[in-house]
Amino acid sequence: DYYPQRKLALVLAPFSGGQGKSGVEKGPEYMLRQGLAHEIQELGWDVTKHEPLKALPESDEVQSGKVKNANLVGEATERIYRTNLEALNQDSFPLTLGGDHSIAMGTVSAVLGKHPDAGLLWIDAHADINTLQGTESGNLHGCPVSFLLGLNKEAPGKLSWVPSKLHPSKIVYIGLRDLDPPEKRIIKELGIKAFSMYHVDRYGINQVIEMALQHLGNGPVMCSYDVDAIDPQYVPATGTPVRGGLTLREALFLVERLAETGKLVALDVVEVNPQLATDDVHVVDTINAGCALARCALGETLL
Ligand code: NNH
Ligand code: MN
Ligand code: MN
Ligand code: MN
Repeated sequence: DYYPQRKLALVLAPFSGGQGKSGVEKGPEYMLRQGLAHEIQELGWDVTKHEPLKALPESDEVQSGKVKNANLVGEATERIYRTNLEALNQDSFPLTLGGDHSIAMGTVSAVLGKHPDAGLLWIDAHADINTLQGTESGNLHGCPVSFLLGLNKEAPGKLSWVPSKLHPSKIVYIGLRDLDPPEKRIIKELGIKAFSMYHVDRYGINQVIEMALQHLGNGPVMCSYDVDAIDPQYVPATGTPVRGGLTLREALFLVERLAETGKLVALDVVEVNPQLATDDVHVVDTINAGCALARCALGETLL
């Protein structure tokens, strides 16, 4: 058990600069309004709130190829890194609420700063491993893994802070179903362990998570959870929904199982965009799913 004192740092990351759709910065506020902090306290955690992105300056953007908002993403992710590393150093579990997935450059770097042997479970419909050269969209939320792995020779502007501390053998994907061609090539070349929805169908979610954990070995595990891994019928309010995803039970089972191992050291819940819903039920379903992921990862059980 990495957190015998049950201290939790609730890190709010209302950030949308890693992609083009506004509304994803409202994710944390909606999840808090749903009562998430209180729910976590009821699970026995001592919760402190952190807001590293308060008063983010207007940034002068460097234009480097196709990539958008490099300075803004650099500034935001470095702040998140510092906050999360400090939390980890004080024996607190960082739960980071996004915001778009670019913030994982900060959260994952913090975990690897504290626990160099940590494994990373990336649950997502997408691989987010595009390089500066390979990205089609120029959106940095599609690129964080390439930065963490050090696949970009020189990072533009304020993105240069990101350390490349992640080894390709220490990341496992679950839920993939929408990869760009260069991403498929990188995953093959680096031999990265990846369970797509094909593997979820073939083996079932229970075997998939066991194989993923076995691959990562015995050390601590961080989970970066993009809610678009879950099928849009359960989680419609997200920026890039892809049909054919995890059921809500499969999605929650993954984090229930992680909690049970006692090896989970940090969690991100990202890409909740309450503005991208055609009706209120969609918002409620999405926010409920996001909150449930956090609670299940923190020890909530059905019995
Ligand atoms: N691969 C695409 C890109 O690079 C989409 C990424 N969108 C995500 N990633 N939501 O999780 O822009
Ligand atoms: Mn209550
Ligand atoms: Mn993602
Ligand atoms: Mn995604």
